[in-house]
Amino acid sequence: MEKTLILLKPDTIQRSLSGKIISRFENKGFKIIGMKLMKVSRTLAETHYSEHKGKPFFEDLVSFITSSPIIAIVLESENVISIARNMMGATNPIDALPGTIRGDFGISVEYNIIHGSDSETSAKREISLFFNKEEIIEHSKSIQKWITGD
Ligand code: IDP
Ligand code: MG
Repeated sequence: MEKTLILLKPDTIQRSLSGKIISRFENKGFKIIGMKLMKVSRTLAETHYSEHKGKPFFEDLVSFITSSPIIAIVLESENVISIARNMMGATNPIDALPGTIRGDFGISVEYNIIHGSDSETSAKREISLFFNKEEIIEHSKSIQKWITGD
């Protein structure tokens, strides 16, 4: 089953919006199979965001994500990567539609609330950066058949 890494960024925790955002994913029917509050180290931040190394916003991005705790979550569902990205909305809240997470809660591209993996390759890489195998807890839910027929 497809998995994705979601990070509730420091602004979300500081603004006490975590519950609202986690609720959206639960209401959608995604299964949470990993979740923890953590402080991101500089090394982890630089590795996670390595595709952006050299861009003008890289240093600010690393400083921001390490500035205060985040909540890291692994969601599981068929098509969870694309569906979660659609729920997040565009990277810049200027372009994010109302009804999306960034559209409803964000104003600044730097303080844009949430991270979500953008492909299966990224998801595998990012989940293994943030979680040990023992922290991923696969489980079944009887309601699943009423969400996806599985
Ligand atoms: P994504 O988070 O929607 O996948 P990416 O392009 O992967 O967007 O960028 C990673 C993060 O870097 C964004 O979520 C945003 O916080 C930050 N970022 C992206 N572009 C800019 C920019 O032009 N200025 C400042 N920060 C940016
Ligand atoms: Mg990205």
